[in-house]
Amino acid sequence: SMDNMAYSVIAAVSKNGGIGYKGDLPWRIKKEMEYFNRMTTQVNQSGLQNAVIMGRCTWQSIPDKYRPLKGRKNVVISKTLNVVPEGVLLFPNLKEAIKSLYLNDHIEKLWVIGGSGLYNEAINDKNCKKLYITKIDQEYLCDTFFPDFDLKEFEEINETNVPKEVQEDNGIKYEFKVFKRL
Ligand code: FOL
Repeated sequence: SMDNMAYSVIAAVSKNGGIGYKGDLPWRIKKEMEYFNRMTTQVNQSGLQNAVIMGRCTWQSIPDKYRPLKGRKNVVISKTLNVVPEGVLLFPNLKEAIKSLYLNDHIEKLWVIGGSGLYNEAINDKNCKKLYITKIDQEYLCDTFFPDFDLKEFEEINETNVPKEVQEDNGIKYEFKVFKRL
């Protein structure tokens, strides 16, 4: 059914709501990045892969050595970009991407991984069922921000595989949160 077009958002957000600065992440938190890698890669059914869906700026922000993100179907949303490496999918908008992945590809989970434009579209779309938000307990100089979302539309939940404890890396404290759409 079209309910299989459900997808999730994953983001790391600073205390001042930031997600990026000058085309890069505002921070370097290795263990947090490993959490992103693990969450977006892990599957239940063997043989399937997850898809990571991102805007052009997010695609261009990933270091060459990690791009395309391994073990995941990489999907870029752009109306201007013409070329992507072999195996990477390019779509003009999020709806077309999700519909095509659902109809044409054997994908387990769909993850929207940024940036702010795609996050904004996702949080206002009922097919976006969950938000995996890492709250970083520090302020950073940022020029891109996670959009405000209506907390009345979501409830915080606990999930196996998502540590509840406060994390700390190089003196930077952060917490993994999961929100489910009501
Ligand atoms: N969500 C969370 N929780 N943290 C993030 O850092 C994050 N970043 C993005 C989207 N959602 C996020 C977008 N930016 C890479 C780089 C930038 C990026 C996303 C991913 C990247 O290079 N990832 C590799 C790193 C592997 C590693 O260091 O372990 C990957 O394979 O996932």
